[in-house]
Amino acid sequence: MLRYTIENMTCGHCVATVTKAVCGVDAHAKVRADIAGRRLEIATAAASDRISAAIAAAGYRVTPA
Ligand SMILES: [Cu+2]
Repeated sequence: MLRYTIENMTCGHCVATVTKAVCGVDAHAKVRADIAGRRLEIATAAASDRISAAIAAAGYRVTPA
């Protein structure tokens, strides 16, 4: 399980964008978002650096949590 804080993930649209970015790396990833807490949990076999790079490329400030 990967856990991140994403400072600028503020609404459902952000969650959809981030989820799409994650699924571009691993189509089978399971993503859980906590918008209020700016947190993202991802169940995936993909490497953390690939997932976080995809999220960053989508325009989000991602840090490991
Ligand atoms: Cu948003």
